[in-house]
Parts: sequence; C-alpha cells; structure tokens
Amino acid sequence: MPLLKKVMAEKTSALRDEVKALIKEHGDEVISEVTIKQAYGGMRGVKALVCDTSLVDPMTGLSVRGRHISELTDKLPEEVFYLLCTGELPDEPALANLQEQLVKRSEVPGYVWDVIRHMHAETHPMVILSAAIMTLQRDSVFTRRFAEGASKTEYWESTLEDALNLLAKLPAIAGGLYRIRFDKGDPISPLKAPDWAGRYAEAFGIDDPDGKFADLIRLYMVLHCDHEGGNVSANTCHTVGSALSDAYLAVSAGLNGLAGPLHGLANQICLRFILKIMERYNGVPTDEELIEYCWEVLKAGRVIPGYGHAVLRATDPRFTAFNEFGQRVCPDDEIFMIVNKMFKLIPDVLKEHGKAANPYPNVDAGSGCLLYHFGITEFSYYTVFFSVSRAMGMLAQLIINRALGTPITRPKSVTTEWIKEQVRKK
Ligand code: CMX
Repeated sequence: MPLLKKVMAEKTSALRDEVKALIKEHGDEVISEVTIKQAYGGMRGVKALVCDTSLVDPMTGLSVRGRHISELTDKLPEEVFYLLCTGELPDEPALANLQEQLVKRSEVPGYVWDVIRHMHAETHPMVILSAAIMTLQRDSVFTRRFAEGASKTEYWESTLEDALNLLAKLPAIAGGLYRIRFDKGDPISPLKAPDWAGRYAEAFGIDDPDGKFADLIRLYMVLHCDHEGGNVSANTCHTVGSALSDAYLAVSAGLNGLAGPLHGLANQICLRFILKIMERYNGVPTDEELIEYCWEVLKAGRVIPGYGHAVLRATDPRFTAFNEFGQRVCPDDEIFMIVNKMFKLIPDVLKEHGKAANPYPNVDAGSGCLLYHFGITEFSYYTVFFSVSRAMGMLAQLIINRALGTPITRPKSVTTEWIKEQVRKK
C-alpha cells in the first residue's frame, strides 16, 4: 500500500472535520461580492473556490502548501506531489515508497501506443496526450469501484489509485509520444532512472552525458506543478471531477484548457516569437531593434507572449528560477540572450503601452528557450511538459476534493436582461 495513502487518510479526515465545523458555524458569512464587471470578466478576483494545495500571491507568486516555490527548486517533483497531497515533504521512507509505487505502476498498456501511433501525423502533441490519457480511462479504479457500489467515503482512495497509476505512466507516455510524433523512433522501454522526472528525461532518448537535461526536466516539473484552483486547467479539472468523472476524464479535460494560447500554449508561442526576432534581425537584436519589434506587435493588436498574468503583479518567481538555471547552464545561447534582453526591456514597453495589468514575465517567457537549447526544437511539444507537471497539482486537488466530498459545481448564471433589471432597480 502507498504510504501516501496512510498519511492522506489522517490529514484529510482532520481537514474534513475542520471544514464541516467551519460550514456549520460560519457557513452564511460573506467572503466575496461579485460586480457586473466580474460576472462578464472571467470572474477575476471572485473568491468562490477553495484550494489548499497552493496559493499565488500577486507580488511574491506561487507557494505550495505555504512553501515559496523558490524553496522547492532543489526538490524532486515526486516530493512536491507528496507535499501537494499532504501538506508536508516526505521523509526518506515515504519518498522511497512513493518512488517504488511510481515505478511499479509505470508500464504503459499496448492499447495506448496503438492509439498514439494511429493519430494523424500532424496532430498537435497536446491532442495526442489528451487522447492517450482518455484511452487509459478504461482502467479507472474509481469508475470500477463506483460501479460496484463503493461508499462515498472511499471515493478518494480509488481516486488516489487512479492518480498514482496515471502519474506513473505519464513520463513514458509523454516521452514516447514525442518520439512517435516527431519520428525519433520507438518509445524507450524500460526506463531505468530511479526518479520520476529522470525517467521522463530518459524517455526522449537525448544524449545527456552530464545530466543537465534531466536536471532541467526535474526543475520544470517542480515549477509548473500547481497554480491555485481558479486557473483554466485546475478549474476545469475540478468542475469535470465534481460530476464524479474519474481522474482520467478530469485531467484530460483540464489539459485541453491548458492547450489554449492564453494558458499553457503560451510557451510554444513565446519561442516562436523569439525565433522570429532572430530571423528578422539575423541573431540577437540590439535594444532599439527589440523595442521596435515589440511596438510593431502591440500596434497590430497582438500580445507579447510570456508577459502579463491574471493574478501576478510582479516577475514570476518561476521565470526567475528558469533564468538562474539558464545563467548557469547556457549563458551564451543566443535564444537565452534574447529572453534576457526581453526581460530587461519589455516591462517598460508594456508600462508605456498602458494596458497589461502586469508588465512582467510569467513562467512561459523563459522555459522554452532552455528546452530548445537541449535539442527539443519541436516547440509544439512544449505544452506537454507543462501538462505532465500540472497533472500533479490537478490530481492532488482532485483527491482532496473527493476526500472532502465536495459537491458538483453548479454556479448560478444570469441573463443580461436580469443584470439590466438590477441596474434599473438601483
Ligand atoms: N501583451 C500585450 N497586451 C497585454 C499583455 C501582453 N503580454 N497582457 C495583457 N495585455 C492586455 C490584454 O490583452 C488586455 O487588453 P484588452 O483590454 O484590449 O482586452 C489588457 O492588457 C488587460 O489585460 P490584463 O488584465 O492585464 O490580463 P488578463 O488577466 O486579461 O490576461 C493573460 C492575462 C496572461 C491572458 C495576458 O496577460 C496575456 O494574454 N499574456 C500573453 C499570453 C501569456 O503569456 N499567457 C501565459 C500565462 C501563463 C499561464 O497561465 O499559463
């Protein structure tokens, strides 16, 4: 049995009692109000969701269970998954047990490879990933136990089983789909690295003599693990999961949201943006040229990818972590030099432009250039990295919500006529 299950049983039972008492004693207290602007504006700032796995402070950025993301950059992603689920980092036996579970469950069924191989050659890698996860759904422990009449209090346990099974297979699936989609050969099997992200790095079949690529993948997996509950992917996963759709259905739905250009797809768009700059200026542009290029983009009504954020109002600490990695590993890489130049110049351009509430870089501004440096030049694949990592946060949130017995999501919508009526009454 996974030790994680034992710890989660204790933690979630205490949380359940705490939440029950809070609702009983303070259930009718108001914590947020909604304006007409918010109702039409993506519900920005409305406090109507609870997510205990992580928090995004507008100024300092992401904290996972109260630990700032910058304190977690030397951890393994599976340690962070344990932290997301339980609120504490695993000790040595707990980590060894989790790693053992993730190896034990890692074999990818042949029918998943059949689906991946039969997709059209031009299918976007995110579509392949989403379809592969959906394909695994037939093995959902939750769905089987639900059909057998499991009691509500057990739902979280079978969701944890699904979560571990899915997480365990993701490195091989995501790496294998890269090899199949981009004609690099057959998926590599078996993967031998002892850690989860090490196996993901290995699955690409890239020559990595000094282990720096594996280090980047570990860092990448940690930095993208979770970002509260209201972002498109987490919120979608939660909503779909609230209908008691299993982890495969819910995570796949969340990832379809991550595949949007304003969310996870921005990292692929960022790199394309930089390559276009290089092409136009035949290498690293001067400061003046870069500023000129950005103004052209803004005047054409387009956004500068990798900049701005719905919640953050400062430089994303995850961007900072990638930048520090780049300074250490590839300071002279031309693409990295442009990322740095953009960091220096774009905030002032966006401030002068006057629209973006946050003129600073988000996580997507720098991650792609590091992947490119290590030879992953097929940037339509980049959101898959984001997805493998974000699956950890979505799954942790899903298990906790199952343990809390969170009901089906069903906010009330109103019509424009109704809103006009409220305005008239006032
Ligand atoms: N370049 C140019 N204009 C920008 C901008 C940017 N990077 N970021 C925001 N703006 C504009 C918006 O388009 C909006 O313009 P309109 O009023 O004409 O519609 C205005 O500034 C206000 O937007 P905002 O309140 O600052 O930002 P939102 O919360 O609406 O959107 C985000 C946030 C990330 C979608 C937006 O900043 C953006 O499009 N950035 C570029 C894409 C990107 O980097 N996405 C990755 C985000 C990370 C993630 O969640 O995955």
